[in-house]
Amino acid sequence: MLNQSLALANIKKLASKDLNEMDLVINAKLDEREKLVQDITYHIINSGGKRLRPILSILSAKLFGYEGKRHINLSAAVEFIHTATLLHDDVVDHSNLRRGRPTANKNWNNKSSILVGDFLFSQAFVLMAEDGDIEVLKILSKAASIIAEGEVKQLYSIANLDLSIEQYMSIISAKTAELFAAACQVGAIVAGADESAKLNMYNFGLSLGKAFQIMDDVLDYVANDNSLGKNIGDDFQEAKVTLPVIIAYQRSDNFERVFWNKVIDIKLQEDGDFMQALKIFNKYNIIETCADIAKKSVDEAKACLSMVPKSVIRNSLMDVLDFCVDRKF
Ligand code: GRG
Repeated sequence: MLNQSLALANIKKLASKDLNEMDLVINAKLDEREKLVQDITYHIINSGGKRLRPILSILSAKLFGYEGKRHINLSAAVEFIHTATLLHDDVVDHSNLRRGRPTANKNWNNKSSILVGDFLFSQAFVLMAEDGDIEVLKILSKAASIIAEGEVKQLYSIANLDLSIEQYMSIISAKTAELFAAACQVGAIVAGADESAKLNMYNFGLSLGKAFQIMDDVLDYVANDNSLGKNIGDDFQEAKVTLPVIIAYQRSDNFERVFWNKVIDIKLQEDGDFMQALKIFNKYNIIETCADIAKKSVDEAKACLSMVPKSVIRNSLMDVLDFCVDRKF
């Protein structure tokens, strides 16, 4: 955990000045707003989020030698979109703990979370409009639409034990990886990178985002509650079929499949069922298999980075990749 925090702190070093400026932009957008908007936004935005997506925008801009300021406001837009999705997601998932604190829906209520999420989402568009680049607007608005559609896809695959790995990858690509991809691409755009470099950064972010979400889904089963800042076992309780369950179900014998049908399909969960799921994971090396799949995405992301000239910033992006798969929070 300490090593992980150090790794993140190291990554943040190169971006820290810009991240501070981004925070000023975020705070300025909250000045003189409704008290509830401020309370909920400060509650979530100052609660120790990793800031991975704005870091990616900032580093991607620097990777191509950008020395201007546009990436500051645009990374704030990216973080606003991310924060809006978190507020909405916690309502959809009935979550009550995020970043080690009660979620906004728990502290206030669902309606307030949704509406403040809408406010933050719209502030992202204000920032993009102020920036005035239609290419950036296209990419981030497309990302927002893909994220929302990914969530809808996920909603309709809940409790579907026959979900394939390909279908799962398409869901996580939409709901999570797309914003990582857009964040990277936006950095390359403001820096004036050429078309192939912009696409390469998009692909880098997409692969990174997939690896990130796979590990997120793994951590939901095996993390240490205190370091994750969320409740472990939420996905199991919600009967959300993620990669560990998909592979475990595929490998299970008939007897074990009866168990999965009971806890996921019928959603009849009793004391000890979560432990039973972990036992089955253990028997079939599920966590290792998921980590291997994440590693494939990491390798794809590394291949994208290898097309960019060596630099301190490129090394730092490599570190982001390693952090995303090794992380405990
Ligand atoms: C408002 C565009 C819009 C859509 C709403 C509910 C919803 C539709 C989307 C949810 C998407 C979502 C939250 C996907 C999960 C991504 C994920 C694992 C987020 C956690 O990211 P971290 O760990 O968070 O980077 P921190 O706390 O570090 O910022």
